[in-house]
Amino acid sequence: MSLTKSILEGNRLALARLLTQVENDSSQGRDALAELFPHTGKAHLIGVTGAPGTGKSSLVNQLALHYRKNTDKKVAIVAVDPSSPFTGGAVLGDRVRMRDLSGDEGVFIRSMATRGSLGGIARKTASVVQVFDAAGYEIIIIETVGAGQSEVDVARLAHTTVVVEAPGLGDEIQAIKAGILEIADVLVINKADRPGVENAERALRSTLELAHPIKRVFRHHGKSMSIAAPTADPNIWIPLIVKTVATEGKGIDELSESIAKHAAHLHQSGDWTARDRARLGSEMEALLQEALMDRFLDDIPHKEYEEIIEKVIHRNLSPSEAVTFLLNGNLR
Ligand SMILES: Nc1nc2c(ncn2[C@@H]2O[C@H](COP(=O)(O)OP(=O)(O)O)[C@@H](O)[C@H]2O)c(=O)[nH]1
Ligand SMILES: [Mg+2]
Repeated sequence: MSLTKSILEGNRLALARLLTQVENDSSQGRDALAELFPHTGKAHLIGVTGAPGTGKSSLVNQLALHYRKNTDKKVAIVAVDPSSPFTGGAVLGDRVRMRDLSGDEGVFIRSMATRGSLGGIARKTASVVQVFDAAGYEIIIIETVGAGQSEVDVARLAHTTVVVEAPGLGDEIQAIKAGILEIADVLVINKADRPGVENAERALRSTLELAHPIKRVFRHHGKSMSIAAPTADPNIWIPLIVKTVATEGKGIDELSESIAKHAAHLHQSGDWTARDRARLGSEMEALLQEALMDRFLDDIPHKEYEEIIEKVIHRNLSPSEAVTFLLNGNLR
């Protein structure tokens, strides 16, 4: 039986094999992915991002358990966090938490190798997600560590982006700096058992209100008054804030409800389709760029290419002149 057929029939071994091929970007992997692609587009992709140690993996565990208990959907977990404790079904140092998941045939956990370029990792993650989608995993949770570009890439990949914060450490300030709030659909304040939750929540709320003013402030007889904005646009999603204690499973129901509300909003507003378009469009574009570059480098003698780079380094050509020259053979 073909690899893709086995995967569509739910064979886990075949699935694991293809995931490896896709990660290695083998031609077999690419062919299988093309065959599977028509079967994708059914999954809800949930990105979970945030600083290391905020409790992302613990939350992802709890969410997966929640979905398995309350729905008949299969759940895939893709961990792009290099420090992630997921190692093929077991959690290092804290195996108890995972015990419920590891024996479950409806759960598949995959840790991505995080060597290579960010773009490469993002593309491989997108492919791995497509394999899971085709294999009938209707919930796909992608965990990435919030460090620079990677969480933005997750947001682009996911339908719903969950940003995880924890009290203390001045995390809320860091998040604002990193612009991480801009990509959040749901904001989780995890470790709500720790001191400083109220402060973290207050800081997040005021930042959110700056970004999404729900109230209008005006001056009346010298006094500052505020009224609710008369026309709250139902097409605008205001990120929900949820407090959780992942280690105790607290707040997980609320978190899954918030995620479900966001999915409903995406469907109602038409953003689900818009996000799909944007995601697949940029995936295609990235592949096209790469293919064009490969084709170009195949066509031009390596020595000539190096000579042009040397000219740029010696300030005899500007980078943009070099490109014109490479494409046209002259400077026009
Ligand atoms: N007190 C407390 N500790 C937590 C909570 N959630 C996670 N932790 C602990 O925080 C540490 C980091 O958790 P982990 O899930 O690996 O975080 P990640 O790096 O964001 O994936 C672990 O020791 C967890 O047991 C929580 O809600 N409260
Ligand atoms: Mg982790």
